Amino acid sequence: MRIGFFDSGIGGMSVLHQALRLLPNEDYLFYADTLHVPYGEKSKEEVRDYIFSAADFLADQGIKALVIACNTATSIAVDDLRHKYDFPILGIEPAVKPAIQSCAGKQKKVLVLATNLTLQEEKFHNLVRSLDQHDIVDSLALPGLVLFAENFEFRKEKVIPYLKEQLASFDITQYGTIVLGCTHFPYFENSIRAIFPDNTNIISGSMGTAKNLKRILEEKNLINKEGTGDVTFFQSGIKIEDQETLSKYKRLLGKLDKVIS
Ligand code: DGN
Repeated sequence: MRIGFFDSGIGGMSVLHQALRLLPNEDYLFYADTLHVPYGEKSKEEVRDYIFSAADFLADQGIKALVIACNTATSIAVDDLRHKYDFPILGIEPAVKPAIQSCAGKQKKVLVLATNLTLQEEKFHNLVRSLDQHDIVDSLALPGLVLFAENFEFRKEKVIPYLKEQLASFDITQYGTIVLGCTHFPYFENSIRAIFPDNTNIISGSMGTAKNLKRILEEKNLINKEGTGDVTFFQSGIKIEDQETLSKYKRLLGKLDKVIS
């Protein structure tokens, strides 16, 4: 059986990319809810409905695990999804804990970049509050990056001015670690890197989620050794057959090695 990946759009491919590195002999379904992206600016109730219909769709295809490759969807629905389905469900959360640890004793702060919805959610506040030294954590929503990604616009000359504008009121030299708390953001790692001082760390939770997926599949004896890393792509419940769209998705997934560290 295959592994389902879900995101509001193409961001989840940054997590799928890490899973393909760790689990190349699995086959995957990737569901981008492109009809409803962006989630980050919508109401929680509306987004919840979208997430459940996507999960129902993937469950109907027959999957052995589901990865919610979206921080926003994880914060809103992962606990409820786990009650509904009997296959393992993994989510992704902003990697705040390792970020704080990496700044410890260095007089540096952490900046979490995510969607508005993720930053407003109780789950995020609880996570931050549960950690020692959480007073060094700042956050900023960058909804424009989601729109850039959905338009396959990754050029630095477009992205950097947007980032500079959003960060205009921040003293960027005070941050030791930047947390990419939205799965659309790793595509822009190079642009983000270009703005912050050279020694700033940039981290995301995508490798952590891929490692958890591998561990859970091993524990449950669900590892496949005969898969080929094949990915079937869906947009809001419809299999992508259009060759142009399909090759855009595949090209982006293939290019991620150069963009994501
Ligand atoms: N990729 C998503 C996340 O990780 O939060 C959400 C993007 C969006 O829909 N705004």
